[in-house]
Amino acid sequence: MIGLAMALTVFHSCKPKGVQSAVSGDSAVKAYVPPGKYDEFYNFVSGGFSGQMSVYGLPSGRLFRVIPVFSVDPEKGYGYSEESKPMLNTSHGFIPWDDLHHPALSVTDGIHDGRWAFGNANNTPRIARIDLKTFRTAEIIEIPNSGGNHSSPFVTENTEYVVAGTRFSVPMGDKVDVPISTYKENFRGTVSFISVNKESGRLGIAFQILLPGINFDLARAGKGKSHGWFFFSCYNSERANTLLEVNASQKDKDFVMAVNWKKAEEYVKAGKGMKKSVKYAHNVYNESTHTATSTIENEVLVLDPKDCPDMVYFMPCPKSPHGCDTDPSGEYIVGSGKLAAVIPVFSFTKIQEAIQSKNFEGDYEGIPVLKYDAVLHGEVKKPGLGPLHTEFDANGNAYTSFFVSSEIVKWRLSDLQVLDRVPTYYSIGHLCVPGGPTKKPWGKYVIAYNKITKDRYLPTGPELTQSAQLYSIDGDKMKLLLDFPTIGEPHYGEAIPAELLVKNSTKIYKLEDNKNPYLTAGEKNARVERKGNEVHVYMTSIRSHFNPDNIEGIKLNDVVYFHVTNLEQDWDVPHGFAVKGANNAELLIMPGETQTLLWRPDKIGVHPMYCTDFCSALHQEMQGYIRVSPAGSNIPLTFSTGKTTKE
Ligand code: RUQ
Ligand code: CUA
Repeated sequence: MIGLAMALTVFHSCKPKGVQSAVSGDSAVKAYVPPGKYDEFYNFVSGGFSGQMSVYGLPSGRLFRVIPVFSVDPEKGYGYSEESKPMLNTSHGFIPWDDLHHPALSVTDGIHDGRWAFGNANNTPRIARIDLKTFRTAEIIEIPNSGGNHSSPFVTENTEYVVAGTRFSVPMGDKVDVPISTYKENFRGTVSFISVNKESGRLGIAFQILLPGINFDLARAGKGKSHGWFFFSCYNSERANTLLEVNASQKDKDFVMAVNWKKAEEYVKAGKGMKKSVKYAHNVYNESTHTATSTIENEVLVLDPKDCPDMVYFMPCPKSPHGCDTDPSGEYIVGSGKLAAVIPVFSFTKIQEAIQSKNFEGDYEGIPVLKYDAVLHGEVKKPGLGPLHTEFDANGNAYTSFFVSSEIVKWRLSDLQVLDRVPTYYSIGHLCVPGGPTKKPWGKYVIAYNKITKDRYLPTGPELTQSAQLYSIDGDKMKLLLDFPTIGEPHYGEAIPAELLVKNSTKIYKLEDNKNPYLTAGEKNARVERKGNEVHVYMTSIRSHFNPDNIEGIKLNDVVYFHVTNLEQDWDVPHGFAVKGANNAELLIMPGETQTLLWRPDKIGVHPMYCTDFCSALHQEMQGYIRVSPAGSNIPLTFSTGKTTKE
């Protein structure tokens, strides 16, 4: 039981001293962005169990947008419109929610290129690609042979791959209905390399690597000199299947796994991969049809390290490693054992030497284990309690978050000396230095993404707001500048200079490029068509009316599709659309876009519909009526706009 007692004590986080301490001196000025002025950075922050990603400005902490990714969003009609529903399709069918932990921004030559953000779904393993021109989810791919997709998504130096490691090992293949107690013999883990098309960004699972049944926690790509390698933290090398808080904390050391993915590519080329039959959904949003399609794929290529020597190595890492971060040069790999008293820093050069000279302490399930001392650059001594994650600045410094002691600790990579520490309020998880995971950190700030905010804000019932904190790292000492509440759990975030995105931001969808099959090209084409009990309303919206806005001849048991085309060609003029009693969300239609709302009228009568987004001085006038008659009625189908009422 010692293990349990220890685990429990360690995981109780501490409230830092001086919780009430306010920002000092000129700090407020540093976070102040005057009205009408733009922020310097965008901060893309995952929403954890909200399944979404939100976008804040830095240094102000102002919230700009919540990007729906894995969860439906009635505000935007995401997952409710017919066009967007396929985005949330999976091999289990439509899933309205997931748990998004880590955003990752695309890079070219290891530097932010401002093209895409990626996010992971933990629960039903998926990776999403978000287009940074539109701030919309463009693609979602499901990952087979995986459970808990936590170690994900992380990108290689030129976004060749976005990589995902399974958190849960699971039985796979033909033998999946097995007793859980046969974990050691039947459960296996995988890591997946998902290729990203250079031009379109289109995703495809290039290959998976089959691994022993351990848990993969986090990962980072090598870069610079370690480009071509990938590093994953692993826990539960005990391979326990119950009460992991005790049973997966037995061993003194777990592993960081090093994967030579260039080597893996050679094995794929040489035909060493096995095709495994699986089932996974691949969903793509088409920008010209404004419609998502979902395809079920049936095969994945799997490499087994047994057949592929020199591809995978393990390095011992103290006590349940969590974060696994590579520094801007690619030389250092920082493991953070959440139960460890030191931070081990591995050296890529030494890893290569140890591999060359076969300096192994043995093997784990057939995979060579390198000697700890042989690959270690050194340990940061007495850094704090419960190290989780590390980010870097451009000056050779590292910033590590400490969950238990609630602080950020700055230390130097070269000599591993601790330079500074600041409390967070409190129980920080991830942290972010703008560009911190890239070859070119932009620096300036570190943001703490915290788990607890007691004492920081006005109470809001049993659950308090989630929150992040901004610190300046310009000087020798880190300085608290700002607290800012967040949407969902601010699990992790990446920040990118605003100028990299602003110039490419989409303003409208061009009507002439609209290839939606239900487009209504101009008001003169507005119409209503019946096909059996299906009614298709080809509707337009423009300030400040719908065409048609009076419809009669709809009957009970009809299935009505409102295909609404927003004819506006001006920036920031969406129109909304909602019908009384629809078991659905609104549509929010961008300029030049067509979106479809499905309505099954369930009551006889006249049903109001209206525009939900305040679009002009006469927005409140943007409304209409739909008459629903009994199933057998012979009221003809008619529609109009601007026909005056009978006196
Ligand atoms: S993990 S709090 Cu889900 Cu990113 Cu470390
Ligand atoms: Cu259109 Cu309000």
